[in-house]
Amino acid sequence: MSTSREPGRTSGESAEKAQATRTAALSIAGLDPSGGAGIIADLRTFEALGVYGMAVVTSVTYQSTIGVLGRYDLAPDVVSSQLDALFSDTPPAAVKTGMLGRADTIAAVARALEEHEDWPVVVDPVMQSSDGKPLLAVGGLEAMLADLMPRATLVMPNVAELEALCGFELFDVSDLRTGAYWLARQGARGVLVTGWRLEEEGTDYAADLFFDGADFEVFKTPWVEGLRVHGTGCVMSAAVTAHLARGTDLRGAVELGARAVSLAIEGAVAVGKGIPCANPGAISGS
Ligand code: PXL
Repeated sequence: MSTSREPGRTSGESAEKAQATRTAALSIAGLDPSGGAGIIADLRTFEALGVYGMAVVTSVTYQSTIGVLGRYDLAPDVVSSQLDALFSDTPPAAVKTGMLGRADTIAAVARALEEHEDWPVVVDPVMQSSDGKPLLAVGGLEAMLADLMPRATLVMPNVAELEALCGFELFDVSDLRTGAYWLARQGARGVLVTGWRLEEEGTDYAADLFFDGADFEVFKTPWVEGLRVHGTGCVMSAAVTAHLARGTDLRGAVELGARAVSLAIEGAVAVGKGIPCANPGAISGS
């Protein structure tokens, strides 16, 4: 006689649960085996925000919390094959791109997304690791601008990435606005310049500048001196993606994403001998 606890069988209630569909989000990014950044951090962030996570890997990095030792970028057709298989079966409600590694991979990803115009796409234009190692090959910048920007619902560079994309130096908030405006002109619907230091009436803030194509808005949290946390860009862009997948509008998703990354930084974990990692576990339920 079988019981509902037998392996492979479920009670009526859990059978129903097993069949419930869940909103899914997809990360197209690199593997950081330490889990602090890349697809592992993205999947943990999706899960913390109640979204089913899927991942297509673009590059395998060799790294610990101490630093990046190297990387092996997958061939673009390996990336395309993963996307084709997934898109034929399990369409995501939102997509993020992280480390793409190569110009031809960027082109392949843009091509695959072209057929799905209605999916929100968040682009984290990853170029370097936290310890300054290159994560994007020569030609990658140009491919990001030409191929990916026209498909981006939101692109979220930090200041160094924005400078690299624009090709000019940015010294103050007015420059950041000019840079964000320039990037939107390349086709991105929204731009979020992340994590710059803003001084206002004697207080320092970590600020994010949001441009929705018409208006600018600044989100701020207190600046913590000397704070270095691995994976913040990944967790923030994954949190924005999860909120878009759940149906939040772009501005709302950006605001919630900024809040989520603050929680992940506050709850950062020292898992190794190097810098602490942002902790998506600290976001749960936010
Ligand atoms: O934080 C940028 C980043 C993104 N993606 C992967 C990484 C890193 C930094 O090391 O390894 C896979």
